[in-house]
Amino acid sequence: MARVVLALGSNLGDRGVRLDAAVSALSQLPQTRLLKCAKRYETTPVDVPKGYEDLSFLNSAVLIETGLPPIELLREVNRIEAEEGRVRLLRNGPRTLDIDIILYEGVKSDDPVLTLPHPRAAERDFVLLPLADLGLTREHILQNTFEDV
Ligand code: PH2
Ligand code: MG
Ligand code: MG
Repeated sequence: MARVVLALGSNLGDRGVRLDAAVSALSQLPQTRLLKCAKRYETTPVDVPKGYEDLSFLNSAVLIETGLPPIELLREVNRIEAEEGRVRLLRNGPRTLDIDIILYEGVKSDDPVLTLPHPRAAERDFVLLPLADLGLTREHILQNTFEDV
């Protein structure tokens, strides 16, 4: 079993309902247990395509424990996003649900399909804010550690 931190975001449709669905679906994955859930934060869009600056985000994060290997967890995450209506048209375009794997205990990966720790998470306040509720800081991401969590 490994602990994993996932960031959640939505800026399209009924955002709170999508985040609820994400937490529920993640906690029902095989070999998986929800350990902690962060509060929700209204955040300003960062690095979104021109014309979409007014669609503010609801962001959160969860800490889970799972026996699923990283790539299997990614497959499940992509399935959950798709089931919640995610359509990929534009890079960083509006999305009903985005689930990003930020940190996977004991794993470092340079694979572009799944880079771990998440390469941009430590610079993003909309990720760090909910992560603080889980007891994690940017140092945990930069040093790829769960020390004292
Ligand atoms: N996600 C992005 C790009 N920009 N901005 C906010 N506030 N919240 C996000 O979740 C977010 C973003 C790409 O995934
Ligand atoms: Mg993202
Ligand atoms: Mg994503």
